[in-house]
Amino acid sequence: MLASSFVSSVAALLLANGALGYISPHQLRWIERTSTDRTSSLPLSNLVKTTTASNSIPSGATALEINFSDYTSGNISSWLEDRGLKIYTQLIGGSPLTHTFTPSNVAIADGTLQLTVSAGATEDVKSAQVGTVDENLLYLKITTRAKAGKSEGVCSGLFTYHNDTQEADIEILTSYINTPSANGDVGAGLEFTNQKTGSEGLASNYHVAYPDWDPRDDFHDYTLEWTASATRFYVDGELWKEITTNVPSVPSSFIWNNWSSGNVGWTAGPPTEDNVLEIENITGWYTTA
Ligand SMILES: *[C@@H]1O[C@H](CO)[C@@H](O)[C@H](O)[C@H]1NC(C)=O
Ligand SMILES: *[C@@H]1O[C@H](CO)[C@@H](O)[C@H](O)[C@H]1NC(C)=O
Ligand SMILES: *[C@@H]1O[C@H](CO)[C@@H](O)[C@H](O)[C@H]1NC(C)=O
Ligand SMILES: *[C@@H]1O[C@H](CO)[C@@H](O)[C@H](O)[C@H]1NC(C)=O
Ligand SMILES: CC(=O)N[C@H]1CO[C@H](CO)[C@@H](O)[C@@H]1O
Repeated sequence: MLASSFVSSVAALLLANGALGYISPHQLRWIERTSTDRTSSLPLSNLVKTTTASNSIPSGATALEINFSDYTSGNISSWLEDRGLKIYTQLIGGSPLTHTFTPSNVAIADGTLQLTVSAGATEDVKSAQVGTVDENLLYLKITTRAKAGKSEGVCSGLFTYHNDTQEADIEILTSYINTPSANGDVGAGLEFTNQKTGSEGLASNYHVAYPDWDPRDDFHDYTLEWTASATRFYVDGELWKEITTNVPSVPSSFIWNNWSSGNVGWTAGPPTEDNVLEIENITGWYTTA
């Protein structure tokens, strides 16, 4: 979540660039933001090392090849753990609403992993998060084939996380996808970000409005690549952005989540209908520290 102080400062830019409407891929325009912080953190625990066999490059890497159609029945936590993933249970502070990553909001059905943000919250928004059991990922290339939930008012995140200053994000925002926000706050689109790596300075953050497709209509491949010198953001196999500043440098988790805090300057919402982020499969690799 980006601080509302900076969000209001880029509102005019967003509107001036027409970022609230669709633009074609060759017209992608980047709007550099000036976030100074994130408002909440994800304390990580439970260091458990898995030994998934690698069948991909580079050698020594842990392969991720999770096809959610393979799930038929049984304990979802165990099924995910067998594939190196875990389900989070966690209360996250926020304003105006808190949210809680709730295991019962994680399902596998109809061949997809489903991360639900529950409708109608008034105090705490039931949200969902899974992540790698390994928390010592150091460099990776992970592709998530996903379709955003229909209802507006959530942030779907696919990201590396150690702490708030060691984090690289792909975020799918569906807030304001149909209706520009009344106060001109952040619009619908993808956010590619390396959070700022120090207490001073700015995050490296790029917003891009959706091109001629709506992330809620179809599955798309969202890829985050993290190397020692850059993060790279691909959509449907095409490189959309490389960021070489604020590149995270310490071992991290990879996390998939879907949440809302009702903040008009970011997720908006909370959704009035259950919002279900669907993930068809996860492929790629990571190396560990
Ligand atoms: C993921 O889904 C896409 C589209 O159906 C398919 O091309 C790809 O092979 C799938 N990957 C895995 C690991 O199932
Ligand atoms: C995913 O798993 C389903 C069920 O086993 C299978 O039918 C499908 O072919 C798999 N897809 C890929 C791309 O492996
Ligand atoms: C499902 O598996 C998890 C961990 O693998 C375990 O903690 C939990 O008790 C299991 N749930 C049920 C209902 O068996
Ligand atoms: C994040 O972790 C790094 C590496 O351990 C540390 O240097 C930094 O101070 C941490 N940042 C915060 C906000 O805790
Ligand atoms: C990438 C992303 O969406 N990160 C968010 C994950 O969830 C926490 C708390 O729920 C937010 O603070 C992050 O901004």
